[in-house]
Amino acid sequence: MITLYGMYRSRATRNIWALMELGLPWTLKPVIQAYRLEAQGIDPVHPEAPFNTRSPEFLKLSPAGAIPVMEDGGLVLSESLAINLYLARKAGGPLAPKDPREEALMEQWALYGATAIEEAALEISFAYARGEAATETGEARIIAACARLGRPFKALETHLAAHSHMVGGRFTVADINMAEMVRYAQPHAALLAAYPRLKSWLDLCQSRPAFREMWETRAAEPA
Ligand SMILES: N[C@@H](CCC(=O)N[C@@H](CS)C(=O)NCC(=O)O)C(=O)O
Repeated sequence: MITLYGMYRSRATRNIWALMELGLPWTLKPVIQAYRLEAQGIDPVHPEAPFNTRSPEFLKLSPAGAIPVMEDGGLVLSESLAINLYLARKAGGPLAPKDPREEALMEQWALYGATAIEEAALEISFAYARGEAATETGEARIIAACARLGRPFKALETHLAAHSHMVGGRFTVADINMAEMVRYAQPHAALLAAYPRLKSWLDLCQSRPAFREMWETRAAEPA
């Protein structure tokens, strides 16, 4: 049985989505981000604090103190994108790479998303989530993030002009990984409107029953 440590309101969403798509048996062990406890005035290292990213037991699993972490038969893996690539290889089937070439392309897109997209897209997500999007500072952050996303979003738009999906002409774990990073920019609708193929592909990914189920459960989790 696979154990996933994390919260729905974290990058664990991409692993939950993948686990649902792949039909692997799994269980969620809730681990909350320490900063969320601090925001509620709770000391994360207090012995009675909820299990969190600074709990000594969690740090034994993940010295980086970050969720998600996955455990499977003694294998402890962090990094959400690596976890998804592992899960797909473990399950096999259409979401998994069918040969080393697809495997390489899936790794390429995961690394591109992590290095060129995720951080800037998260700036947008945070600005909206914190209600700062309409403030002067928030607007400046969003404008800067959109500028950083211009080149990678154009690259994705160009890729999607010639390909229906990220890899292999079918929905795979590479789509889950990329869609979950691009999603962070979604609250700023004007940005995605400038990349119609990227928007259509994202809509298609998010129309999948597994995404919808994950998303509904996430919405029910306290912010
Ligand atoms: N690159 C890592 C990033 C992990 C990460 O930063 N996770 C956040 C939540 S999404 C976290 O655990 N933060 C913990 C904290 O700040 O206390 C991944 O993709 O798994």
